[in-house]
Amino acid sequence: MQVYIGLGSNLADPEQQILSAIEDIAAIKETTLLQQSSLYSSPPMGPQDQPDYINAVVCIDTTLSAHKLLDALQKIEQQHGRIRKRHWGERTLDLDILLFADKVIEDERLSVPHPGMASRAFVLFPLAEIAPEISIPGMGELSVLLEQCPREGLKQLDKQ
Ligand code: 5RU
Ligand code: CA
Ligand code: CA
Repeated sequence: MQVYIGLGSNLADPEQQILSAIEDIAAIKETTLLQQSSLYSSPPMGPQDQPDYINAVVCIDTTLSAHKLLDALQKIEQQHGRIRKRHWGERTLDLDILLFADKVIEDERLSVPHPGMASRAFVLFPLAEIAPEISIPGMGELSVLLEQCPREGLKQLDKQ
């Protein structure tokens, strides 16, 4: 299955957190890294009294189930020292399953497609870099979502 994962960090050297998390994702068993976006910086959405974020999106091919993949991603978040201080607060690493092939998943642990993604510039612009033609189940074409999404201070950083 092709799966898109959103990465975010705004603590403890965010650029390095994201770059090393991409390596960690590539190293998950039964998983191949297919594509990675540039890194992007943006002011925080939600609570604004926290540092700017670095975000990126990657595409993997995996034979893991969505829940086994979530387990692996949560383990990586823990290895990066993630501690929950407050809801939507600062974090060393946040890994979200954005899209899991064309599947819709709604249970206690997972909502896929990621419910917030349609209005988040820090997801849509990096996703468009690697999958400009994609459609999102229940949300429509990415190109249409992008037209409706202000960049809100999102900056593409130099490709590594
Ligand atoms: C409310 C609105 C809450 C949008 C959240 C990130 C949201 C963020 C991130 C940036 C959050 C969820 N802002 N705010 N990047 N995560 N720029 O990854 F996204 S908390
Ligand atoms: Ca997130
Ligand atoms: Ca998350």
